[in-house]
Amino acid sequence: MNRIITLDEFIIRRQKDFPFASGELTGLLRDIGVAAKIVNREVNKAGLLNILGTAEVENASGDAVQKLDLYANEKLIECLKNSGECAGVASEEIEEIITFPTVNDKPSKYVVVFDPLDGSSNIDVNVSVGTIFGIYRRISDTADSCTLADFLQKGSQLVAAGYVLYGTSTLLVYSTGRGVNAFTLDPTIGEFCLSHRDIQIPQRGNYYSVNQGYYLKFDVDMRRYIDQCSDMNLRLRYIGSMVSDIHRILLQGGIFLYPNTRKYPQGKLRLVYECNPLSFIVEQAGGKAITTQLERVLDLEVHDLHQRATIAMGSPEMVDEMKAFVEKYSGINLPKD
Ligand code: AHM
Repeated sequence: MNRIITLDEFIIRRQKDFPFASGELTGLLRDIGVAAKIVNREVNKAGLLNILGTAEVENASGDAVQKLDLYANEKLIECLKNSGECAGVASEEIEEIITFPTVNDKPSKYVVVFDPLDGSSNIDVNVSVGTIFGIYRRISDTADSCTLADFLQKGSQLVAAGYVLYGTSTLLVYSTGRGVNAFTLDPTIGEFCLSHRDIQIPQRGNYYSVNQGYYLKFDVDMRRYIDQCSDMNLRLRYIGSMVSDIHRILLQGGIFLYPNTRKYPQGKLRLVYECNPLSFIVEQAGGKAITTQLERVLDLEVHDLHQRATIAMGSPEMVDEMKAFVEKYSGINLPKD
């Protein structure tokens, strides 16, 4: 039998590979692991606790907020605040950043961004949802409180990112920029155990993932590309939880698309909380992530915490083909004469 490697053990082992690492990032990742277990516990017994359904508030993006979103949001904030390793957080559920006081007068180098429960329309119907997170090193002086600028860094500045998928089993997937590893929660011992080592996304796959219900709301080049996916007999899979759709593609290959629509001219998904952390993971696994206007997602300027972006991410050959297709049919990047 292979020896079990727990998330904590793995994180500590990795820290030893960096001779000057101070242990803060290690601590932060462990705290996120603890928060994930707490959220997982509630997600699993949600129907028993009468906390399903919509709370009477709207989030910063104007969507109705599910009660479980609020719970997950609170738990993540609580765990990170008490850890002493985090200078502040930005959450998809909150308008402004939250700055934390120092713990034991020890300044923290990192800030964390997260979407506490992504795919909220799936909560009430027992379909997989997820938590997405990203960690940035502060650019502000660590002697003072963190500032908005710390959170508005490009995705390419992420120090670490990951997600937790509350699905048939609960998985935590993360990267610190040296590959992607996944840990499955063993509920009998309450530990995340290494289950997928050094994930490599397939060069191409059989799946495309897009809300085909919006087909007529997409630009013509995107409609044509989707027609081509269908012509090539690719299988359409769309869960409506980005974490779940991306997780399938990470393991089995394919392409995930959320283009601009008439309702969301900039795209629907949030750059800071969803697109950047998941693009970081996909790139670390050998995949690609671009907007449907063909810019690399991780290079996008971030002006606003709740900024939206379009996205096409997944297997590298498929993203390249989509790019070539759009260039050909839309005229983007063609020589100007
Ligand atoms: P949420 O933050 O309200 O959960 O919305 C994000 C979700 C993504 O997980 C998913 O990919 C997308 O919204 C689904 O949107 P749509 O229902 O428009 O296809």
